[in-house]
Amino acid sequence: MHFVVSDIHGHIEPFVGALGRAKLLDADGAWCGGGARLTILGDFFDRGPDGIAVVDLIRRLQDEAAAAGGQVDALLGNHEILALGMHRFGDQQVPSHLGGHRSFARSWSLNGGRVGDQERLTDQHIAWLSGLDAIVLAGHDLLLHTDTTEYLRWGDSVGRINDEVRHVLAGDELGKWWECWVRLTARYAFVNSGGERVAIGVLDQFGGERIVHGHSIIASLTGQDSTEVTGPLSYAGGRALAIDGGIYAGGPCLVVRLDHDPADPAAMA
Ligand SMILES: [Mn+2]
Repeated sequence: MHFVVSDIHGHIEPFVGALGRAKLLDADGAWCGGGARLTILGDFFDRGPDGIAVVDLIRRLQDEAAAAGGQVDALLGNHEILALGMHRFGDQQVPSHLGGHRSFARSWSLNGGRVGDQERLTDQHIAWLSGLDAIVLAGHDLLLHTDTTEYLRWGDSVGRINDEVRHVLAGDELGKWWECWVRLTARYAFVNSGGERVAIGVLDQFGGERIVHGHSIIASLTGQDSTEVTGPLSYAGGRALAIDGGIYAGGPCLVVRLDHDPADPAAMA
């Protein structure tokens, strides 16, 4: 069993509740998913009350799941770059050829940054966040945070992309960091008439039959209100699956089982 969830944005209580309903977390908040696999597709921080609690829970569940024969992984979202960039560069201006009058502090503030998360960010959090993969192939599913083709700019394979992003985050080049933030903030590459073709191009490059992403909330893809969203959205001829229910916009925290047909109600936790 492989579950995915995305874009928690500091909303620890809905996250805990959703993992409980998926029978991955028991009443005491401990991993009870046995050998199941859970992948969190980024954006732990900002817009909600406690991004640090989200990160701490994920890290604890990684250990507990591993001890039970399961596996918990997390991917980088744009808000992780934002939190790390805010910590590292603050209001330092990005190089003018990349836009001018830009800084991580300004973008962090404009995108729901929370002072409490910055204040409690430890060296251990930073090391863990900086080591996360940006993209992973799991069976037939290519998992990533952002619905964009921008990943291709870092490399032509899953391994090379992850190595390059880690290399950037291990360094002090503000311009390269800013590029990470901008690339992971793009969206909507797989919508509209050409979207299926674009998705197939990405899958041809990296492998897999379907792209599974967060970042762009389902309501923004369907024209619904987030309160009306009840499950993941399969689109682009089935080549893309959007799983961000839009927690911060009043939508559900979707824990989606990948090894079931997403149209099947049993796929929803
Ligand atoms: Mn995002």
